[in-house]
Amino acid sequence: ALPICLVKIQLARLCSRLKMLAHVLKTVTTQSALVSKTSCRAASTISSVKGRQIIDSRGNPTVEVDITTSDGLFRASCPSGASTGIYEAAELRDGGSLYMGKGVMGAVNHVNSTIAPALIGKDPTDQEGIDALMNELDGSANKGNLGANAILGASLAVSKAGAGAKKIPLFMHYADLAGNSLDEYTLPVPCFNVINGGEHAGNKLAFQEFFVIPTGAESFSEAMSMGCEVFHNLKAVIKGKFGGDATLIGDEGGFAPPCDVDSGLAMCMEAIDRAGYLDKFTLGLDVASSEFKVAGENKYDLDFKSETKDPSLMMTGDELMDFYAKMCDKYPIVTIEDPFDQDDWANWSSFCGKIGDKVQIVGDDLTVTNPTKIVRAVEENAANCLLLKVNQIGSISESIAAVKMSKQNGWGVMTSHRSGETEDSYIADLAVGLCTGQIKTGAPCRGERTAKYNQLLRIEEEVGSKGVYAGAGFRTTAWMG
Ligand code: 2PG
Ligand code: MG
Repeated sequence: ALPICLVKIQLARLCSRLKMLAHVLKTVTTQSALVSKTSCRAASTISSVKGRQIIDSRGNPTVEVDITTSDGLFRASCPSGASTGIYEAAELRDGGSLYMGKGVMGAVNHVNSTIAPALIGKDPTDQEGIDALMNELDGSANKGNLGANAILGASLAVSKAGAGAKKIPLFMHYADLAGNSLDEYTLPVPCFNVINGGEHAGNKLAFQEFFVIPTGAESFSEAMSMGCEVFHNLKAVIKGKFGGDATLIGDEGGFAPPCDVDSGLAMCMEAIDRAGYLDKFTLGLDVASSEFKVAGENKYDLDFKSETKDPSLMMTGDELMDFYAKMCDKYPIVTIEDPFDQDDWANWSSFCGKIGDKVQIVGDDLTVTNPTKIVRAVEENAANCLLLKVNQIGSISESIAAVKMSKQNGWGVMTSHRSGETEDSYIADLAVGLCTGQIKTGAPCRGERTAKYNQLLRIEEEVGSKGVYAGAGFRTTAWMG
């Protein structure tokens, strides 16, 4: 008889051979799925749907949904905004005193008692059918009955189960759902939000986001390393000017110094210069101006976070437009989001007409990822880029429709996180699968932000020579639809 230790060694060897065999089999299956250009319908059905309440990056509850099929368990969770547009799909909150009224148990109950029984037995690759069914169950125009957070959580989990059924990565499933090529992929330009203001930070700065954008990088991974270096240099610049206290970070991982718009942009340039990348970076802004439009007047209050107002910071639409023009002359700004309020259509159109060729004008609160709003913005030439936020519309298939419509009208598309996020990284897959060419998901700092950037690094590795980095051409990536 063999001594027990030798038996153990033999068993361990056998186990490792079996594991290797399983790995080879898995690779072969995945590879054959990769070469198949058409959707390979696998016989897979949803056997369970379970919603629960979890906590987001700001300490507020959000919805998470688990879907089980014979391929395994697929989990997704919903993000949530702070500078939320008034026309977004309805996010259901419980009210009351628990979690400051922000609980989502009502939405979770809708997942478990209404959505779950309707989805069990369905094919998870039928994204459109399932999303339409959930809209039907809801029966309202803005998902206000079941809650956009209930529907989106389920829709996202279904998309992951769909990828699982096809045995392909999520980005490839999104590309397939959208009718995109499965042979070439565009890695998006990361718009790093390195200075936080507006509703995302406790400083006095009115503008919400300041992007440093490595448009001159050769690859996504190079863009990441350059972005991180600029981030660290910016910390040193801010510390030198205002001291260490000013390097505390805001909701999206960027610094929140006590600066104004002009000096914020100047510090970004100084950091880029110190990192040695002056010719490789451009800049961008998300003004999020709906947050400081004075109700009923043609005025914007750039001192909206102060109790004692500085009158020079109260601007008319025209004055704000002149200010943007001045900043664009002074700095290499390539993109401006929400320059005017969500209902200030006249100023949007006049601004886009004046500057839209040179600078991308991004609709966030204006367009809320909603085809009806996008049609109007196209007709009135109010913007030329869609900010893609899946929870503004509340399902994957409606998000894909919004992206297609935008691209068909020659717009750019920037995939976006929300300021309240989870560790879920599906927007990285969406950015690649839908070939949006641009993504903003905060600074390279805070786990819920780096989860997305890290997923893009993995995707870049996975697609290898089938991938190109969007670079300076981020506004006009490959055609879709
Ligand atoms: C925005 C977003 C994300 P929020 O305005 O674009 O950066 O912020 O999620 O708070 O709406
Ligand atoms: Mg915005």
